[in-house]
Amino acid sequence: MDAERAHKIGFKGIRLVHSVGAGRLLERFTAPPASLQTAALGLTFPSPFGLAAGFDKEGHGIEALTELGFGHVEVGTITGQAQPGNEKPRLFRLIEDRAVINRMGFNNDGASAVAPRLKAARAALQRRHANVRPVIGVNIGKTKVVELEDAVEDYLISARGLAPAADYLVVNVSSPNTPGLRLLQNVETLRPLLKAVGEEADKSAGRHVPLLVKIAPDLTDEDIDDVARLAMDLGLDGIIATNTTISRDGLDSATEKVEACGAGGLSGAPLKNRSLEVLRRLKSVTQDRLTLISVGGVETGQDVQDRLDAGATLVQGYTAFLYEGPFWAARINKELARNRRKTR
Ligand code: FMN
Repeated sequence: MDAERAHKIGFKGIRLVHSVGAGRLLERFTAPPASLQTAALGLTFPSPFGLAAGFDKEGHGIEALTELGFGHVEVGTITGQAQPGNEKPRLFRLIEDRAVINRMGFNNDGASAVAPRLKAARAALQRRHANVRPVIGVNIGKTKVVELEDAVEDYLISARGLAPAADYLVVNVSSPNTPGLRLLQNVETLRPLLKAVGEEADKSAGRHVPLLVKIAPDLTDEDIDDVARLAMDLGLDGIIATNTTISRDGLDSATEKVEACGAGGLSGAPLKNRSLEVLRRLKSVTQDRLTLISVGGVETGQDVQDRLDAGATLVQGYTAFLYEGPFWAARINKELARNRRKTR
């Protein structure tokens, strides 16, 4: 089956379980143990492990996904205007590599349509979880038809509309599937963008909304250092590393198969080493001044623990969810809790 169709059906199934009320029963087995509670970004997360952006792009299944054990769900990427994304097919599995290639292109129904969904999900989570509730991150990006020089205003539309419903906000400048987007990672363009988004988010929410920037694994080490210094200079709350890669190095899948996928970002197991490397680099520059969220190639509880040991406060995953199925987050939480008991 086409990978995007399989994703749609799987996600519908997860939402169905929630809508018939079975998610609450499920939670008896999937809820993260209290020992995993993690303080970060001025919030308490039920687990350090969460779902990365791109799975629930439009906030249709936040509650349902948290019932599977994710400590946070990062919704998005959401753009200022609704857009259809790239032509299908645009999502491809590389099973031998436990990887996927995608060129979705930020398909989403735009900030104004997503905002009420986020508000409703936030209120529902607040009602259900008396103390520590799962966290909602909101990841924003640039509308494709908006010129790069008008990017700031486009991000501001999203920040204005979405920050009031966000526990934290992420400026995504690292997807390879919107032409020119990654040029915004350049510090000269990134500085005014992050500054303006941060101010707008706090103003429209009437509180401080933690702000992070999400970076690509394909940046040079010097560029990583520059972004890290900029983030500290601007008083940002954190950095998410990393997005998908445009590299095709080290794959086991047949070259013809990889080439047949065409352009797009590669994610999953082949990203593991580079993602960890970027995390270590960020940690060495930022020390304890920023919250680092590590993402890329995480498959097991041990992978999550490795990221925490290397300086991440939170960890996310996406691609392995497609391979491991709905109980993946619960398994990771169990493994993390078991390791903690052993090392205590
Ligand atoms: N990252 C974003 O910041 N915004 C997106 O809209 C987005 N869409 C994605 C769609 C697909 C199908 C996949 C596989 C990834 C997407 N990502 C997006 C990147 C993930 O959030 C994550 O950074 C990346 O996949 C590496 O993690 P993983 O190896 O655990 O998948």
